[in-house]
Amino acid sequence: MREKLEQIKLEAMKRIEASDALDKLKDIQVAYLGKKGELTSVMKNMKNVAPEERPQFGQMVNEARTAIENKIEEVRKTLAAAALEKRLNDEVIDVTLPAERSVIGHSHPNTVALEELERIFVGMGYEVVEGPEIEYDYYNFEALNIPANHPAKDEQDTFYITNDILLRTQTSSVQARIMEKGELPIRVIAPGRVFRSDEVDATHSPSFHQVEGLVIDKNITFADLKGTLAQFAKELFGENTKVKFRPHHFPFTEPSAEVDVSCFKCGGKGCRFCKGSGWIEILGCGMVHPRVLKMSGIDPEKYTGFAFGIGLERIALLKYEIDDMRLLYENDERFLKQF
Ligand code: 2NL
Repeated sequence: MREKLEQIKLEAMKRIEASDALDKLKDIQVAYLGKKGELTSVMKNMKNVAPEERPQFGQMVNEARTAIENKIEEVRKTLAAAALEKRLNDEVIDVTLPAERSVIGHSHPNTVALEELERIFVGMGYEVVEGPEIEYDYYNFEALNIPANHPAKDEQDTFYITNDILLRTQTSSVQARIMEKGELPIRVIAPGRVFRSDEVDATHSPSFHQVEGLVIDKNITFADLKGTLAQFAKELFGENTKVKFRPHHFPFTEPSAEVDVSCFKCGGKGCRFCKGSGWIEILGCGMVHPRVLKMSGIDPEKYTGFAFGIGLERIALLKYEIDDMRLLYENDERFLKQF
């Protein structure tokens, strides 16, 4: 038994010395000192030792155990120090290396177009206002003279959250809130995201952006509306741009019109871009309906106003000659960086 013990100890020492990795050392520890380890089984075989020799033998096993443990600890320390040293060397950061250039994004065509529109209208003295995308039916429809039975209120066209709360279908709702405050005169544009239950195609999306304008003061006439939009068109599409007002109908304005600009590609002669007509439709507008004024507590006998609504994506598509609206929502960096 003694020889066996001595042999186990020697062999363990040799293997510990030779071990070159921490996980191997762990295996060795288990093989000798673990529950089923060799030293443990020697202890279990104590019954084969003569009773009078047992205390001394037990002491020897314990000494062997301590010697193995100490050796393991010694080698473990050396290996751990070497591993740490290696890691520190591997992870050295050369702070003198040039930094990797970070990819800088690009303004979205919508943003570029919006900033241009804001610049033009702010230059004319307008204030930019914003409001909630989740809106009451009242501000989105009722305050704008859109009655309960109007087709725009159909669930097919509008995303309802509850009976009287919805995703706004136009940013007029923001202007209805401004009118209600009663601080006159008003000269604002309201840009923002609007929602309509449309299928996606080259010219439609369930979520798009509008810029609506509203002016209310004493003695505002249709001539002010025409002058304002003519100036706007020149600033946006060039000095030689002409505007044409076509009679139209909106529930919130009377009279109402759609506005075309002379084609900025062919100057009005007719080309592929304007589909041969020489004109391109860009917005809808009109004189604020007296009922809309009255509903917000503004006296239509004292005040008049005009309003207009511009589809931002439409302007971006036209200005940058993009032929599919879906490109605006994919945000492919290769597309965006062209504008
Ligand atoms: C279009 C038509 C329009 C308005 C929006 C408006 C707002 C108030 C009162 C009266 Cl608070 N009108 N907004 C007026 C006429 C047309 O938009 O086709 N937009 C793309």
